[in-house]
Amino acid sequence: MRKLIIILGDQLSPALASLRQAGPDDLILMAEVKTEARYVKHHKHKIILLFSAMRHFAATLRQQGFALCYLEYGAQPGIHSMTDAVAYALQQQEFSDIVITECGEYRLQQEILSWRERFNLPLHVLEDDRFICSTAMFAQWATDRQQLRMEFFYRQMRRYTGLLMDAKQQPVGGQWNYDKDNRKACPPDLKQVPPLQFSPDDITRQVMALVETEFADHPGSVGEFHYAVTGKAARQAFLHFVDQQLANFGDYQDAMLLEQPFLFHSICSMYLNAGLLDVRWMCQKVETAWREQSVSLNAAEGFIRQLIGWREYVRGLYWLMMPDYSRHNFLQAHTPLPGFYWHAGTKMRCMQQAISQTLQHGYAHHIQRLMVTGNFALLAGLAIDEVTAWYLAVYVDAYEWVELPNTLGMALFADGGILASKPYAASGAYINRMSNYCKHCHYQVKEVTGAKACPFNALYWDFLARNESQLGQNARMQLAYKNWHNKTPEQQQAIRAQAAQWLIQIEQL
Ligand code: FAD
Ligand code: DLZ
Ligand code: SF4
Repeated sequence: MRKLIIILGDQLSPALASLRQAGPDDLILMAEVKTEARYVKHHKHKIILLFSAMRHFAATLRQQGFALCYLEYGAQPGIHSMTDAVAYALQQQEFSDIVITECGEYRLQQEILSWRERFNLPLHVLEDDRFICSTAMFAQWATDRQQLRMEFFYRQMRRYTGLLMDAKQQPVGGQWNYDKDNRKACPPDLKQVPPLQFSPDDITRQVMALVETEFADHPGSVGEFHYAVTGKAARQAFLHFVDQQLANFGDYQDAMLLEQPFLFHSICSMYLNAGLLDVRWMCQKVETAWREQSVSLNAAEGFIRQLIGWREYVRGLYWLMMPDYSRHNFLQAHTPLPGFYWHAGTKMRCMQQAISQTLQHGYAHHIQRLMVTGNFALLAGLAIDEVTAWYLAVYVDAYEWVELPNTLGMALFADGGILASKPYAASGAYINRMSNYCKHCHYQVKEVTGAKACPFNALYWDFLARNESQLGQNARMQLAYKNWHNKTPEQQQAIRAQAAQWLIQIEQL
């Protein structure tokens, strides 16, 4: 009874369900393979982080006495996919069963499920209990609900985990949500402590050399890699955040500043999604910081909401809705993705900042993803599949279970309101309020028409006008439509002509 236990590149957790089943006779299989590394052009830092973290994780497992087969990238000819890797292991030895923990993407899940027939062995796909909410629990929550709003899911998760709850099972402070306190613009001179960065060790340097040669055509630059590649280092980075940055996270969660890619964000999604951090441990550290009065409730609640609210919610929604979810295009968006998404060559300062730091670090924070690059894509009607492929490629933390609902549902409203109650559409005024970008921009944020007008403005009104048959009845859009209808026909015509002009010359924006 020898089991073959497969551990994927984003399953690097010592307490992983499949690893808990590993006995002395079993073999653990890990493989760096082309199909996973190339199904989109992952940012170079993502591949470095995963391959290096996989190699470190494998080394630790070996030290702990596990039997392990680790296939390095390209080392075995003919092994291009996880299926090839499993076939290879089965050729070497006999096994009674194949064991794996649920994977994070529908694409790979289908491949894994095909093993049952292909290899004619019992296949055990274990629940990924690194997430607090199982897919079954989410489906149960969603049953008979007309709307699947995150806020109600979040309250259930607060009750379920007991996080930030008082003895009477009520939210501490008397409120569930301090979102309205999370929207301050950040003074440019506020002292910032940068996130921890790590020098590459020998293993990481070997992987960097591999990525340099094998993935030269992927976004990013190998030399600038500075992320953690072990659980220990990731925990150090997170504790540094709790100690130095969390106190300001609440107030400035939505703020943006020129040349400040990280602000007061944790930069932990890439570690958490790869399995290097544990969500329960993180939440406990944040709750303790609040109980010890090192941070305000608005900061602690704001952070915990992202983890047990948004993160668990989008994962539940993804598995509830796939595969149909990826095919939604409610607003019929088909404009090709402009080239500047890949090279940041644009005069729009907000887009230039968000995209250039994305290409440099494989990172942009939530409001940059949602209200800058996402908002532009929504207003300009960029093709859903091209936009979702871009987000999946350029971020170190990107996996489809989290990327797709955030992009297709939250940023592009392509699911017609399954995730969000209204589109996150905004003109330049929002970006101006939340950042100092507009002061340094070629365009004038207060202008709507003319060669120097901020493109977000005319595109915003045009978005409303263009999509009125789809959005005009939405209760939360009534004020926006009232403002649009208050404009004279001449004003409306001039704005729409300006928007049409921006779309014709989109590559030159
Ligand atoms: P913080 O601002 O420090 O937040 C703390 C943690 O909360 C994050 O690390 C993350 O784990 C979680 N979190 C916050 N918001 C969300 C959210 N909306 N959904 C899920 N988790 C959340 N997140 C990814 O992990 N992978 C993606 O591929 C991804 N793609 C996105 C695409 C778009 C268009 C948008 C709008 C958001 C996307 N997000 C994605 C969510 C969010 O932007 C990132 O999780 C966050 O910016 C990561 O940076 P951080 O670790 O510094 O987060
Ligand atoms: C993202 C990724 C990359 C780049 N490479 C590998 C790999 O070579 N081997 C592996 O096991 N996993 C890799 N991954 C992570 C998988 O793509 C991930 O497990 C699935 O997308 C499911 O989330
Ligand atoms: Fe962006 Fe418009 Fe502001 Fe320029 S003026 S930074 S394009 S919002």
